[in-house]
Amino acid sequence: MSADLRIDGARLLASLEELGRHGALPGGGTNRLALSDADRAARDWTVARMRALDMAVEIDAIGNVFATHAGEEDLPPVATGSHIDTVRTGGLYDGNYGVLAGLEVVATLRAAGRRTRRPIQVAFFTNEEGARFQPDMLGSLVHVGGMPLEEALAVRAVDNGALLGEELLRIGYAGSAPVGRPCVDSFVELHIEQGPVLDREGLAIGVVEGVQGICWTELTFTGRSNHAGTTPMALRQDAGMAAARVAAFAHELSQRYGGRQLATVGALTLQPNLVNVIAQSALMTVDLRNTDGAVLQQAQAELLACARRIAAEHGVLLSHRSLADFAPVAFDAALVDSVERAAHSQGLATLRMPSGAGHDAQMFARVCPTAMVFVPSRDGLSHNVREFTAPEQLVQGANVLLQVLLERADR
Ligand code: HGY
Ligand code: MN
Ligand code: MN
Ligand code: MN
Repeated sequence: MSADLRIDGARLLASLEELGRHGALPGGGTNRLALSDADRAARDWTVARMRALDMAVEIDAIGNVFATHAGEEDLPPVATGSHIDTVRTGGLYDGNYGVLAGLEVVATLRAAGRRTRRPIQVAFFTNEEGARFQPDMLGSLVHVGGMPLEEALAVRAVDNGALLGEELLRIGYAGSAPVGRPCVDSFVELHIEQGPVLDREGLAIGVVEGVQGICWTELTFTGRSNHAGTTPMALRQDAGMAAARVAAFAHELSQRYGGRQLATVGALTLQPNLVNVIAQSALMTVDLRNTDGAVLQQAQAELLACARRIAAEHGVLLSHRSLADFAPVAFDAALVDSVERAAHSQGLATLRMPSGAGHDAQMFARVCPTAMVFVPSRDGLSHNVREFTAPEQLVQGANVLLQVLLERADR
């Protein structure tokens, strides 16, 4: 019975479109920053869907939402889910797909009158993107005990300086369920790849073996604004030039380390940001990632040493802070095997691969057997309003998730 149970594809696809209305950008895409009004509306819509499936809904103290489809026995649940917050230029699928596919699995079980031995839980986590509050995966990190709740509630939003804890209260998601003591059998996250590999290879399913390490650093250079035309180069304290040289170094670092060393300068703000004024200050972020944790830490150390050297050369002050520092994680081999087996049993071609993007699953890998399932992203695009995955690929991924969850929840 389980092996040939399949989700209702049309219902899943319709739910993605419906959720996408919350924070919809004119012309397509989604802007649903964590704990924004659009996030509240999307949360309310998703919780209503959970309740319509007679799921018991709990909200924890960092705003994570857990909905449980009861099992025959009151055992730790087999969990799935992802996030519904997006970056400012998001698409329909990053995060949302994993949450709604989880709800579609429950809807399918209910329609089939199917109850598994273990409960099945579908969750969405606060501030996975890290676009508005840092670090990313903050909600799942707190939930598994990786960050003290008080520290997380005191994080300020990069857009308006609001405290995370106050934003949770403002949108009505400051829950009472405890954090730091996860009670879960296993966690399986379905997600779009957000990269070019599956699409380029023409493969349906990514069997994700782990997540690469992530280091986010914010660097602030403080110099002295002055006239661009009258100030000799030797007398400048040019924060903008210092930041630009560090950005160039980050690029050179990725080339020199080769392989899987990635470097991104995503934010770079100069003040007063005028064509003929030597910058008084520069604030920049550097996102370094690598599947090799030791190499990543080495690259991070080189970046900071370079920033200090360049700040001294330009006579500017440097302050820096870590916004995220997550070592690579490996998923549970047996659960990874079950993803591959389920895909093959459904005639789907697979590829074993690491995840380039961070995911809530990497936090659950700290506390329980965890795995991920990827579906292709057209042209590898994500964090881009043109993010797209073909409907049949979305349905294929959800059917693999269904089979993996059933196998795990019935064992
Ligand atoms: O940055 C990431 O990889 C994740 O999408 N937050
Ligand atoms: Mn995501
Ligand atoms: Mn994302
Ligand atoms: Mn992510």
